[in-house]
Amino acid sequence: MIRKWWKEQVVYQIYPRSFYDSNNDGIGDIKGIILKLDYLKLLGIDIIWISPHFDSPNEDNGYDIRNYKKVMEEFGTMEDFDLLLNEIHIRKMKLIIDLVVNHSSDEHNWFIESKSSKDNKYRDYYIWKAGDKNSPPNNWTSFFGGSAWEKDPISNDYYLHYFSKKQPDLNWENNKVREEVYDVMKFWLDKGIDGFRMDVIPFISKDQDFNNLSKKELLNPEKVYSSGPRLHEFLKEMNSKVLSKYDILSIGEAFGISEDTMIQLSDEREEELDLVFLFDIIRIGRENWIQNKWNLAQLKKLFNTQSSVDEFHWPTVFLNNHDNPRSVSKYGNDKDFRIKSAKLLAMLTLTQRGTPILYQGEEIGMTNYNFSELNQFDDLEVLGNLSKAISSGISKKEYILHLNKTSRDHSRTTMQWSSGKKGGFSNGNNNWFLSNPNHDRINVENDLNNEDSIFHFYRKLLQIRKQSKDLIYGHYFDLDPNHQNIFIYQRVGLKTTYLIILNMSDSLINYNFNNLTEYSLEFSNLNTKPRISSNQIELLAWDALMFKKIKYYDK
Ligand code: TEU
Ligand code: CA
Repeated sequence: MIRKWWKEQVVYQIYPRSFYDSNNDGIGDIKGIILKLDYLKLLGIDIIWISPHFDSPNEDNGYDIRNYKKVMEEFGTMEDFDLLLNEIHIRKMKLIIDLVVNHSSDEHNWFIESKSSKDNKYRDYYIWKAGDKNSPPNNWTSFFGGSAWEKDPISNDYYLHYFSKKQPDLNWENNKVREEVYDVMKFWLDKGIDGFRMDVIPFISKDQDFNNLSKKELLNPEKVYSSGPRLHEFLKEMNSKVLSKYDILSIGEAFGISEDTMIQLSDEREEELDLVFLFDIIRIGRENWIQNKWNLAQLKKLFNTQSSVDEFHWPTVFLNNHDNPRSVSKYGNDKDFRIKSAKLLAMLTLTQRGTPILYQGEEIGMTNYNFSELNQFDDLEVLGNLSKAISSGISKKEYILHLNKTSRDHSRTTMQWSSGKKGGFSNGNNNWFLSNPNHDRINVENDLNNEDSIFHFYRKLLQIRKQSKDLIYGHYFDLDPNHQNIFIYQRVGLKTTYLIILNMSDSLINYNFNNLTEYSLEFSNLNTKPRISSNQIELLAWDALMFKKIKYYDK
């Protein structure tokens, strides 16, 4: 196992819009992030990932870029960005930015030129096809509802967009497009950034046959979109021309990929990407906006698969991001056991095998929002999928019930800094989005002042993790994969073996385990001593314990 800094460090994702508003216009900004860097340092974060900070009309909150070399006006200026990077480096942290190059905004100059005429030199920067009479070139669908093709009245051709029609897909078959992308990457790398999170990167290569999807494929088009024939070739080119020239971290957001693709994308010998985000864990119990049932055995199986990759791979571990509901509401119990279950999930995230990626607010146990009306949502996906929901026989009311478990907006409510107005996110009167009213109890100020808080639990656990290579690199063994309430696993290192026992349920469980007396307790979310007998441990609801055992002593 080759050691790398990014295997040992911890990432924290910031959704700048919702993080902290420094000038009271109701929108989080770069100066706001700078003001909170000491907070992140105190928590023990090493790498900060910011969601897109580029100039954008914000159809999809910055995931639609109008100018790749300009900072979004609401977020600040290029000077602010340079200052942010510098302040992060002064604190010995790193910054990775979001590279969104499967598509751009339709307001990007390239697209404005491209659609202006069929013989414009930018025409082939995007994917244009003639339709068949009045129907699009094929039946591909967009993730935000409807066809993935939009007809352009000027030429009567259609352009491809996997996401909104304001997010036209770039044509990676065109060498010039790829060179433009590499140029953008170098622009930011030469400023000194420490890497990229790459948005829907497996989608960049399109199957040039543009065949219709089968009925089955239409249920999960991402599986087809992520298996284009030239994906690996493009990434190898990007790696040799750009990535390999810098000591940086590249993480591919790998929505939709198969196990095999994952294996190749992040194989150290293949020279493509360092890490990938797999979505199986975070998407368990969710099919688009539809909530489904899931159980712990299924979840453990997914952890098992991702942890048992060979020495040439390294997983990522995350239970939150800006596209998914809050982890304490999904995997924990955000009502009766919020604090305890949030701590348990912290232990799960920070003791699995892989690089942990935390998301703003997770460290204080922020919860889902309780939506009751459609007009409370901001996300374009909500309205985009409404007609599909209605036509499949689901009422508006049921749709909202699903969204209360699945919507992306749960993670986008503003960060809860204090019990003050709007949770201390802004002193302005018009915030771009909601603040969860539970900010009166759940906020950073409270957590900082209380040694027993979720924040301090994360902080202490991050310290433990930092001090133990065995916890980081140790082998992973799930000791009871079929148990429906208990998640128990070992991390076996050269010298130390860690044993983690999590009761992921509301019930008291007497769990049989024979050799517990060989271990000593390292950390837990209990206020009392654990109740252990020779062959049993009594676990209360959401108990989380971490034991260790030293194999031998170095003289
Ligand atoms: O997300 C792609 C993705 O994995 C999905 O979450 C998708 O956005 C949606 O849930 C489909 O149902 C990335 C970004 O993280 C997301 O915020 C953007 O909206 C999307 O790409 C387009 O850039
Ligand atoms: Ca602002």
